[in-house]
Amino acid sequence: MMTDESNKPEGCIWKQSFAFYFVETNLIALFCEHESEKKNMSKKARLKAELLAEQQEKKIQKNRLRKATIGTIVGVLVLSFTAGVLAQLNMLPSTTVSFFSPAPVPLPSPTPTPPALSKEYIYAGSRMLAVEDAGATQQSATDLAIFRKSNGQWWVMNGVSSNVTSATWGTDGDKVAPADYDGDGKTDFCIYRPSNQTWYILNSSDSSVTYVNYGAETDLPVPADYDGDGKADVAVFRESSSSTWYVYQSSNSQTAQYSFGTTSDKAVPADYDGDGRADVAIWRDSTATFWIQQSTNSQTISVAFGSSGDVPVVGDYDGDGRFDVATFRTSDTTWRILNSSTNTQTTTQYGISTDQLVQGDYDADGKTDIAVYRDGSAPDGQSYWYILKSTTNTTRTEAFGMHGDYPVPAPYRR
Ligand SMILES: [Ca+2]
Ligand SMILES: [Ca+2]
Ligand SMILES: [Ca+2]
Ligand SMILES: [Ca+2]
Repeated sequence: MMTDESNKPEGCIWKQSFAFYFVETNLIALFCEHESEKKNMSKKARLKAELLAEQQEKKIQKNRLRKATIGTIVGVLVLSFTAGVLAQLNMLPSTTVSFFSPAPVPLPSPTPTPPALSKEYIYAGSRMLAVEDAGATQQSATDLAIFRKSNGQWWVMNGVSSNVTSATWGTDGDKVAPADYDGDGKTDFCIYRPSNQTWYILNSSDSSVTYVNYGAETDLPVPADYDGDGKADVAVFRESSSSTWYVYQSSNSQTAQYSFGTTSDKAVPADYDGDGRADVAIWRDSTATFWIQQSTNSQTISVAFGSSGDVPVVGDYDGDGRFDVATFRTSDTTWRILNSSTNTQTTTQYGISTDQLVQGDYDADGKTDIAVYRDGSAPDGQSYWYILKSTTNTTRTEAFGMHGDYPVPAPYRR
């Protein structure tokens, strides 16, 4: 008998080739191949081997696809779960921004007339060099505005045009903290949610939302531009026997900390020294004194003014770029203002004892106007604004807001 070995052709070299195919744990195939048989090997056999390899490649691809699909499903489930948890925790405020619908807030009456823009013509001899529009650089007007906590709606009546817009931002339990955080000159809707110590800022420049986790549950939000970069800084006032201010500076994302004030002091931050930076300041009722830490030189000054029981109503009433200390006395409904430009006192009787005090520059002449908000009677009474315009010394009256609304005047410029 001839063996296979003896039967091999002359000069033929036996060579065994082993091909192993694995699919993770499974050995799929093993075959040997004889060189001499290559010629004889039918096309059919080669095709079979190629087919086997092709099938294997398909199995590998299928396996990869299966893994990728499982990964995607898991990812989607994780995201869905996270969003669900956040929704359950009520951590996301409504981001719906809507425009004026006349139903909830009555139309203004009377309609105020926008102020005319004044122009200045600049000549060199007989040649006109430029026309400067005083309105272009005019102080932006304070707008009338209310926050309706029952549904988280903000209503804004443009200070000079009577145009009304609204936005839904926040909910009951939130503390309102409007300020110009993105530095575009327009006040941004913002709420501070004590339950999760988060600030929700709706940036006016691009309608994007900024979330800032900053503060403690009982802190009072005191946003202002403390570092003078043109953007309001997220900041809180933590009242205690040694009260502390925490300012999250927009210029460098660092916290500036000030120990200033004590229990029962009222925070009244504003730019009193006129350097463009808000100064840490308080009104101490027990001694009827304003305490101000001036940002220009970090010196603390005190100004004894008014009487115990007065309500601080600081503003730049004389329009010199520096805030003036001022108080409202409930007993005689008198506004007392210490004008920073002359260091003299102005006294004006305006409003009634139950009014809320909403001073602001409504007529956009750079001077704060004395103004009061008179809450409507329950359950759905109409509220009124009374504004003593510094330009004409006359009262502008607006029916705007309902009982229970919270006045939040500021230059929203909507
Ligand atoms: Ca803004
Ligand atoms: Ca700032
Ligand atoms: Ca200052
Ligand atoms: Ca002033």
